[in-house]
Amino acid sequence: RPRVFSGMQPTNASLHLGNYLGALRQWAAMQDDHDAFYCVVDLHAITAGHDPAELRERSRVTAAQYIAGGVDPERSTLFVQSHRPEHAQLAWVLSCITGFGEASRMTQFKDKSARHGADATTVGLFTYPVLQAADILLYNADFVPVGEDQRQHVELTRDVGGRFNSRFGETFVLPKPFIPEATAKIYDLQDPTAKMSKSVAGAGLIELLDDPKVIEKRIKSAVTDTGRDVLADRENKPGVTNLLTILSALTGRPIAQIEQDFSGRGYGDLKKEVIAAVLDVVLPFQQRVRELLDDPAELDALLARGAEKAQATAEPMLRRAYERVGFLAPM
Ligand code: AQP
Repeated sequence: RPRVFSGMQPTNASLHLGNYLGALRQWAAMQDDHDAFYCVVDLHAITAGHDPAELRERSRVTAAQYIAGGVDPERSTLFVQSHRPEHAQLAWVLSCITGFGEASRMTQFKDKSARHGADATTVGLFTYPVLQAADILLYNADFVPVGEDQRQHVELTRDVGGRFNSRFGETFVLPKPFIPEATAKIYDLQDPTAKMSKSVAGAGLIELLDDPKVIEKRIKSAVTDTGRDVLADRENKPGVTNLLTILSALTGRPIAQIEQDFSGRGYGDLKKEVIAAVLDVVLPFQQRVRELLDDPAELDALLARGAEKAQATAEPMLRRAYERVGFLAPM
């Protein structure tokens, strides 16, 4: 069976609708016919400042959201990145075959470092994509289900993995990004030309664990466009197009069909349907997360079992990579 690997950072307590439609939902769908590894990437979550107690809690909540979103810890390998030391160990080796210029071209780094300013930008934020390459290569993943914003990082993973293979001998499978077009990028409800993002808090963000009343209010006050017709037009009607994308993704109705259903009706009606569709997902999701968090010891035990399963792949892979590089094997 082809293998998939993906992860999300526990930087916020809640995942948002973009994380769900762009990634999590896909993860759940893929676990039936793939050998799936899904990881809470906490090492990635300390690159821009964090609170230790909050991080611990958010890692649990993130794992609970994976499960509530449909990841089955029996069928998939669900684990926390810092529970496996091989990720950081391989990342060092890969950072030694990644060009400084190559890493400098990553647009996520350019955007985030511009936001933080030079003094608050860490070396960890810069080498973040190299750690991500290690995450993926360590499991010999064939596919990486992510949103469009991660395409460049997966390309870098292929480049670095390919370089390792040609320099030291065939070791890693080169992964392909798996990015379903329809939900590749969900936009901010207040600024529908910008991606919905955890690090841009505000009324344009739909957090899955937020109070349903807040979610309703945010959708109601989503920026729409001039005109009155419910039609998808990314260029001229980005707000309406984003709502149509969300509604279509959640209901499985093609956009053209929704446009037809809304002919002669206005944006208010569209928002009502979007609210209903989002709450249909969010309410049972929140209920499941609450249940899982009620028993943190059970959740931790489940993550420990996941880390053990991950070890069976990660440990021999790292050993092989170390041998190929020329490190003297320990006695
Ligand atoms: N708006 C989005 N539309 C579709 N997919 C999205 N993803 C994120 N935003 C959207 C996908 O969700 C996963 C989250 O990975 P991450 O935790 O590493 O976070 P990220 O890529 O940095 O994006 P976030 O969650 O919005 O955080 P910030 O604010 O840091 O950018 C990935 O698969 C991503 O593609």
